[in-house]
Amino acid sequence: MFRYITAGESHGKGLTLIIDGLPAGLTIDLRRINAELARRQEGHGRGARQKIERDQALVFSGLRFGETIGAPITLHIPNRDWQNHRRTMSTEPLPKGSTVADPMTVPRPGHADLAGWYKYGRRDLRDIWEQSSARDTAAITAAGAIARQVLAHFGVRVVSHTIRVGKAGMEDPDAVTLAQAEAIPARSKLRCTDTILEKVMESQVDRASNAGDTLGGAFQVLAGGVAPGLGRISHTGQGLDAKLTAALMAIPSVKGVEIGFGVRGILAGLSGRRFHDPITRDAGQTRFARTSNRAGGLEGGLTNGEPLRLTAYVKPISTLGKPLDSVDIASGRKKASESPRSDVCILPSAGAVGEAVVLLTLLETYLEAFGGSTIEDAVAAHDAYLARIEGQLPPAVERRRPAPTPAPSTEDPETDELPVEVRDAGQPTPASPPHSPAPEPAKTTAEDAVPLRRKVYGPIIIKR
Ligand code: EPS
Repeated sequence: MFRYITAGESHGKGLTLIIDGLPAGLTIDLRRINAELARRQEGHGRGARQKIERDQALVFSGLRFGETIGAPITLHIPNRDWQNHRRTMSTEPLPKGSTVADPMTVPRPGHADLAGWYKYGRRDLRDIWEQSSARDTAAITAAGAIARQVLAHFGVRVVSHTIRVGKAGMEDPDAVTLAQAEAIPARSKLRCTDTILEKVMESQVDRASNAGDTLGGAFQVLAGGVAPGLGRISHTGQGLDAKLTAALMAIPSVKGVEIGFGVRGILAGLSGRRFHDPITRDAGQTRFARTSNRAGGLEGGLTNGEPLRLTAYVKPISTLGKPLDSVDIASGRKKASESPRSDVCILPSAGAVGEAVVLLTLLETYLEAFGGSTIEDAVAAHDAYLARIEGQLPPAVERRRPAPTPAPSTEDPETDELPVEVRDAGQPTPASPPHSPAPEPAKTTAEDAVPLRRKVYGPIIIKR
């Protein structure tokens, strides 16, 4: 069974990750894990802590000569800032008669401080803060970097891009393709494909910072090369849609997750005929395809062969330079909440963590579907599965010129109100008139499509 656990307080000695259930024979490149850790630390709006930390993973178990052996992998990421918190974060008992110096007693609205005080009854709110901190996402990112290296054997690619910071949002984020998101340069400050909009986002962050305030936003995670039919039918509660949204919701600050165009489609009042994606054959006649991807690659809890598109909405950070009103839990008196140093905006770091949790959820799904104690066994099972799907496709029919789209019927109650059009990915987005309906997502492009019968370890023989 694939599983992982992370541990470590924000200003403690460091973070620990244990990841179990990986097949043997995988080469794990530590440099690639460290590169992803570095990327998670970057972004316009990160706080002073990131100037202290230089996240690097140390391997304590599970690899021999850089390869998995089937045993759990343990990674440790030291916290450099622990040196500045040796006394406040000591794991040793306090000397007899002494008490905690400078306890935190004023909860921050929006943080876990007050709710955690109810739960654990700790007098020093630092006990809550230290464990509810987003510092833990460094360990998650390391786990995701391992998952990425495993999923590469199955041809899966996962990438994120920022679509909103504060009031600066992309008009048609679903038109951004996997390849465009992958092409975002490493030096990008907010990981937005629209560089002009990114400048506006940056200035919004600066303005919030100067005002002692914080900003939220949204990012998308895209996954390409995902095999069709993976996951579980969703009524078991184990559907891949439920697992992916839960994984993204577990990232600190994420307040909502949307699959494909699901939420925006409903808010735009799309009827079933416009909401769902017609099925067709792809140009190569080797698989079925869709003329649009509003479902975001998931139907009924299963992957449908189209790229996954998930949008996560991130709240503004709850630690404010100019804090909100609160009440001191020690005295009961009204007091401004604690205001330690913090970040102003965590996009695009949140996107890097979003990639990690999507990778981990997909890896769990792949290992459940294809199992295998060795990576070769898992890849062979995967390729046999794709071959079976290809074999069950009905014979190719003579391709006909597609019939012209019928003119909207005057009996269709929606057409007058909702003149939405489907555009090709990469086609420039026309400026919307004020109060225009939300644009629809772009069609799947060939570069995002899943190649069936991709062979990683040479040909396989299928017995029929
Ligand atoms: C965090 C507060 C800040 C962030 C931290 C999460 O840390 P500090 O209080 O030490 O300034 O920088 O995130 C990280 C340390 C990290 O590596 O992402 C919080 O309160 O959640």
